[in-house]
Amino acid sequence: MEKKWWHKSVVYQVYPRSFQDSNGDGIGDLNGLISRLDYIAELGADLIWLCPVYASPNDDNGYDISDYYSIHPEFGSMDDMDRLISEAARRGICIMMDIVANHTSDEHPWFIESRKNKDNPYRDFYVWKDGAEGGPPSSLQSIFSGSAWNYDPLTQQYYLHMFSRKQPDLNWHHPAVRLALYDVMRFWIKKGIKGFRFDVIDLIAKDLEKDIIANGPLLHEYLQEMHREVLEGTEVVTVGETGGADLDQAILYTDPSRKELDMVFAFQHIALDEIPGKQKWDLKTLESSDLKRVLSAWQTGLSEKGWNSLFWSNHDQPRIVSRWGNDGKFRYESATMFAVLLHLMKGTPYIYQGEEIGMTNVKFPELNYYRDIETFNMYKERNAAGHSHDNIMNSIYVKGRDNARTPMQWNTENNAGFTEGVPWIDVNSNFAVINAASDSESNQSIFRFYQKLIQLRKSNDIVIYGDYQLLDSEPEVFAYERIFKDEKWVIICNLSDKTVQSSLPGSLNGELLIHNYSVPYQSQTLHPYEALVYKLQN
Ligand code: TEU
Ligand code: CA
Repeated sequence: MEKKWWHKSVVYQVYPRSFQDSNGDGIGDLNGLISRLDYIAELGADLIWLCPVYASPNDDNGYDISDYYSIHPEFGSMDDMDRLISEAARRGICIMMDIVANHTSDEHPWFIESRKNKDNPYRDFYVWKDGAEGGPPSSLQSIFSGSAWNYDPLTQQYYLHMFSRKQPDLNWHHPAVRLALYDVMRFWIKKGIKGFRFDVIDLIAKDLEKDIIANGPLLHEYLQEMHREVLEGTEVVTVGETGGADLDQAILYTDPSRKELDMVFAFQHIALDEIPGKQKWDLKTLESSDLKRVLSAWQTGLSEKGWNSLFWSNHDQPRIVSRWGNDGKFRYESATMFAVLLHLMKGTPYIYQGEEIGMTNVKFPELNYYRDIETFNMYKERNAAGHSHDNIMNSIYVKGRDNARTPMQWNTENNAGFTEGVPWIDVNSNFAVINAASDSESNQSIFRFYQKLIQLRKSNDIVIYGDYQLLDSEPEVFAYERIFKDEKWVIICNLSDKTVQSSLPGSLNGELLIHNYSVPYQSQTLHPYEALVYKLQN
């Protein structure tokens, strides 16, 4: 396997709106982020995935871009952006930009032109269709609820929007669209960014005649074109969000010889608590055996060709300690156990802001405390379909995206040190207990544990390139080995809140590299969420 600089990287994802406000308007911004670069450097991350900071009407918090070439004033200026890039570089940190290429804002000049008339040169930048039988062209549903088609009276046609009405889908089959987006990428590469995260990249090559939305027939051709036109010969790392991708598709995207993307975010493992074929709001309990099966399949499947991205959370997902761990009594143990499980696997780990201090889901008392358009649309839809208020609120508590979007909890000061003004979304009321300052003073610091895991990765090639082997164990125990040259590491994690008598050896002859309990591991007993890593003597 050809070595790449990002094989060794650890990514820290920043949702800038909620990270650090610098001017008291309640909105996190670039200067705020710059003031926290030392914190990210101290953690040991060396790449920041920066969620969109471009000009945007904020219908979907920046995922509706109205100008790819400018910074939204609420985040700062292009000068601030340049300063972010250079200040990060000074600390050995690179910036990965989030490119939303499947759709723009309806306030993007391309769409403003496109909707004017059917002969406009920008008409084909988007997907326009006549209605059928007095209604939309098809029954296609938007991912944010309701029809994916919106009627525009001016030209009496419908345009496609897989997300909100203010996020019209671009038509990638139109060559000028692709060229325009390649220009955007070149502009940012020239500025010195070192990575791109591509939003819903699996949706770009739709074939509407055949009802294909994700993974359209021309998808890989377009990605190869993009690679040729923009990425070839650069050191820029790419990760595509491909929610529905299975392992075979992931290999197609990430096999280096195909020259498409470096990694993808696939959702198979984080969809394990959803009912297949239903919406994400329809819940089932996670079976640990499913988690072992899926993660192991990806570890093995991408071991020769391609590369894994490793993640539990992002700005769309609930917090991992609340979701599959324990956000009360065993918050430290479960946060660190999930960290061990992921960070010793093969691939590039992504840490979502706040995960490194064990931030939890939020439970606001009323709907009007929430901010996310997906949440509001779902509420309306389910309410109209007869679901009870309590039932819907419960789904929001468990799965709503705002769980990940409450402000970063820095300290015990006003608004957790996030802002001196009124935050755009309330701070989680548990900030007096859960915050970065208190965490670092605690003898059970989650941050320091992450730091140690990152150091282990940075100083041991076995973590980057070692082979992966799942070990036989009880269903609630996830244990695996990494093997590299004459070295072997064994990783043991108890996924449950129970003490487990395990069939794995109760004492291991080797060096204990990291452990989230202070009592020694013995007699095959695993405490709730216990996690440990041994380097075995061969
Ligand atoms: O998310 C794509 C996506 O599939 C999500 O809609 C996901 O299914 C959902 O959030 C789960 O609840 C990306 C971005 O990460 C997200 O923030 C954007 O809203 C979306 O694309 C549209 O750009
Ligand atoms: Ca601000």
